[in-house]
Amino acid sequence: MVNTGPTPVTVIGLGAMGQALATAFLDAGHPTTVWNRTAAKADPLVAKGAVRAETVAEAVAAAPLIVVCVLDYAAVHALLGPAADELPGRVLVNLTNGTAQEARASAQWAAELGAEYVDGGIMAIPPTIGTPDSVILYSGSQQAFDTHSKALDLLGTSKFLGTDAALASLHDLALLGAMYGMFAGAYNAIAMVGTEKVAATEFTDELLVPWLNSMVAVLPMLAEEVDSGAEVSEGRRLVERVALTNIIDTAKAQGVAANFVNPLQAIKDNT
Ligand code: FVH
Repeated sequence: MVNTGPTPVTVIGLGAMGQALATAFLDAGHPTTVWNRTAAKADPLVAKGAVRAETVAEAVAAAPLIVVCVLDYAAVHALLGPAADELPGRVLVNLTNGTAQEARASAQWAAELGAEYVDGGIMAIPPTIGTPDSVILYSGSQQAFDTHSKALDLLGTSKFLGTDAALASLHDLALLGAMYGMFAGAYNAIAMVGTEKVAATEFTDELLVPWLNSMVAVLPMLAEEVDSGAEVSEGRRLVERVALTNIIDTAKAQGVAANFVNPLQAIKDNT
C-alpha cells in the first residue's frame, strides 16, 4: 500500500532554531527524526513523539527530507561528510546561516554526492517559526523545493528565489545588513541624546520609532530610482551634506563616534 501520510523529516541541529523547526514538523504530524551533538537537547522533542537518531548517518537514512540548521557551514560539512553514503537520492535543505559562496559550494558538493540541495535563509526568530510572520528564503533545486514545499510551508512563508543556491544567502545577508545599518544608526542616535541624560526608552518611543517608520515609506521610491538609473536621486538629495557634517561634528563634540554615516558621506561626495 502507498503511504500518503506526511513526509518523514529529519532535523539535524537542535539549537534554538532547530528545536523550533522540528516542533513545527511534529505539530503537523510529520514523522520526525532528530539529531544533535549535545544529545540531551532532543529530549523535549522525543517527549513530543520525535525519534532520536544515535548517529548523523542514522538520521539521514531515516527520511527523504533532511533539514540541517547548525552554527555554520563548517559544522554542516563536518557532520554530513561522514554520512555521505546515505545522502544519494535525498533532499538536503540547509537553513544554516552562511555566505553566498558557501551555499554555492555546498550545492556542488551535494550534487557530486547525488543529493538534491536547497539552501535557505531564515528571516525570523525561533518563536515565530510556524507562523506567516516567519519568512524563509530558499534557492537551489526547484524540483526538490516543489516536492517538499508543503512540508516547508509549515515553517512559515516560503519564498523560492531561483535555482542558483547562492540567492537565498545573498538576500538573507543583504536584509540583515539593512537591519544592522538601522541598529547602528539607532544606537548612535540614542548615544547622542544620552549625553544629555535623555532616557533611551523615552527618545525611542516618542521620536526614533515614528521617525524611522516615516523614512521607511521613502524606500520604494529610492528603489524605483535605482532601477531607472537616475543619476541624481531623491535619496541622494535626502542625504544632505551639511546635515551629515553636523551629525559627525555634534557626535564628536558630545563624545560619541558617528562612523556609521561614513558610507553615506562617500555617496554624497560622488554626486
Ligand atoms: N536564532 C535565531 O534567531 C537566528 C534566526 C536566523 C537564522 N539563524 C541561524 O540559524 C542557525 C542556528 O541558530 P540557532 O539559533 O539554533 O543557534 P544555537 O542555539 O546557538 O545552536 C547552534 C546549533 O549548532 C550546533 N553546533 C554548533 N557547532 C557544531 C559543531 N561543530 N558540530 C555539530 N553541531 C554544532 C549546536 O550543537 P550543540 O552545541 O547543541 O551540541 C546547536 O545545535 C545559525 O546558522 C544561525 O545564524 C538563527
